[in-house]
Amino acid sequence: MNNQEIAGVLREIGEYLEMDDVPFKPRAYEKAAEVVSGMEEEVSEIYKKGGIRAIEEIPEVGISIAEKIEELIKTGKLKYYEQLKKKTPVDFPSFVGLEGLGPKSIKKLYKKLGIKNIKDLEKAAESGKIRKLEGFGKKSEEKILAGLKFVNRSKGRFLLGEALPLSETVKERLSSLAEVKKIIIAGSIRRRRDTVGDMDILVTSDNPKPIMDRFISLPEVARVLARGETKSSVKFKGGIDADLRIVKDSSYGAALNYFTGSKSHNVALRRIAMKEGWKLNEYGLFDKKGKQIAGKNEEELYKAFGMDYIEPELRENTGEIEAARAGKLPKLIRYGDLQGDLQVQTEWTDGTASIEEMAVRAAKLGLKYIAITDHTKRLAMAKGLDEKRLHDQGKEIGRVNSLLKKKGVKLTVLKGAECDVLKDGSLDLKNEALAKLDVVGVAIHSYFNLPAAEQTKRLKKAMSSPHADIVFHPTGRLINKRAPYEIDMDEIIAHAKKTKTALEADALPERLDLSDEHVRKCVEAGVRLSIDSDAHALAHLEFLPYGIAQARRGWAKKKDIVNAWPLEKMLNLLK
Ligand code: DGT
Ligand code: CA
Ligand code: CA
Ligand code: ZN
Repeated sequence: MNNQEIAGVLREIGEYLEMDDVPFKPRAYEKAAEVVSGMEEEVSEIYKKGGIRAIEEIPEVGISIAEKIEELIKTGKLKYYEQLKKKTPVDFPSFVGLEGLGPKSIKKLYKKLGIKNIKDLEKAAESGKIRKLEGFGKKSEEKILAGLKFVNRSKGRFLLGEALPLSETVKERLSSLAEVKKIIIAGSIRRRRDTVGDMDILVTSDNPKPIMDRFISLPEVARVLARGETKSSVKFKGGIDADLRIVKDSSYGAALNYFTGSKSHNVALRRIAMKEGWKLNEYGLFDKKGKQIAGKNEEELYKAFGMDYIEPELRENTGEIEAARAGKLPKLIRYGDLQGDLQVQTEWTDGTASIEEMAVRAAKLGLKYIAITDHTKRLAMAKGLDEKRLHDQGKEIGRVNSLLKKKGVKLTVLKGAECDVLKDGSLDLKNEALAKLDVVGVAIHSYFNLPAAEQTKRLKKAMSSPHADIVFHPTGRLINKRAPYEIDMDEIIAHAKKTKTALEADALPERLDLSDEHVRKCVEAGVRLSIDSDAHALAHLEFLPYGIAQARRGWAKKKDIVNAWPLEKMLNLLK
């Protein structure tokens, strides 16, 4: 039995006792559970070495709890706990994360409505049974429903676009502590996966205590899940969990490597170490005699393996280890490499800013060109442009360009459109109108449910238009909201190559469409990509790095990305 399992049983006993209004004891079990869950060494090991005496020496663990831990370790079971559970068979762990519902209320819900777990609770709350219960009422029911919503949300994965900014806030808050030497966000956030399960924070320090104290009392924290000397976990108010680990500076590289993952990248590295007779763990890389060969930083670690440094975005064990050994890693597009943005919406349709405002902001961000790509007429809800308004918009773009020139702003505004693809694959605007534009994006915004063959044919037809330069958000997915429409991506990629159409890596955090895997297929096929913000407001222009991240995860180089080229060359690359 490991520490988390032991802590789980102790925690539940505390809850059962509280349910029955037993004085003092519940808090004692709760405290013991907290200590055990935060311990580095396995309690079962401690017991193996020092017996029950050694367990009694654990802080907050008295003789009565020590005996129970002993029984758990020896038999894997605990009679006392089984009896409590038999008397009131509720599934406490299923209620974890639900605010404001204590053991006493859970007991009442069980006695009156037979509610045993969170699923039962959800059903009862949704059918209005809880409001009728004495001592609960309508307010409590609403609170429970709101809490359930939060729990359900916390179970899923979070958008990188939510997790990354939050992780940066947390990093900033902790950085101000004098005890913090280095601090870095590791895990899937560092690898820039499109979605994130939880946040992994790594700190180096010789004095962890004050850092842990601050971490668990950050204003963003909703609940402390586990607290230990060098490792703690919390749940943030937005629902995402975070792990903080504190190591010595000499282990920084090895710990960073370990906690960055991915797990399968780590396993592959460890396998190579074993073949050499070495040992790799979160503290370092050690030779046969146990001497540390590497671990201070990651560069040193990869070097010791005879590999080039592997960027975090590539660490998924999909060929990067072999490539790094052979010196054949791609030179990835860098975060500052984009010269332009080829999908920008304005207040002419469903955006919130004017062409001029978007242009000025984009220039501030260092871009040299943007394409204005408002929606077209079929999207009536978004005030989509018809040929006449598109023509008027062209004039306005001309005015803005001369204004920028006068002001000395070095940015060119291009004429474009996000032209709707109709059901039969034809385009929403007349060819004469499209011919006058610099950049034509084509996009599907309707009939998401067509069978794959028909959807593929539809998009291929749109791509065959001599005016279609880029396919915007090619799969139509909205992460956690809408599945991609069914389409044969291999066929689309082949057709993109044939028709010289670029495919977009849309950087909007809830799209990230194309995904990293699709980007990689495009790169391998030699299909050109554009990385665009899909901005509908000034702040959205700053989403570009999310798109670059997915492109890097897809092994894209600068030359694969059309808008990493200067304006003239980019225009030549388009049809
Ligand atoms: P996530 O949180 O699901 O988005 O994905 P990760 O990659 O952040 O995974 P997480 O938070 O479970 O663990 C963080 C890192 O710790 C992970 O990327 C690699 C490392 N790690 C976790 N569990 C294991 C393990 O069992 N073996 C090895 N070698 N590494 C692990
Ligand atoms: Ca994680
Ligand atoms: Ca984690
Ligand atoms: Zn769109």
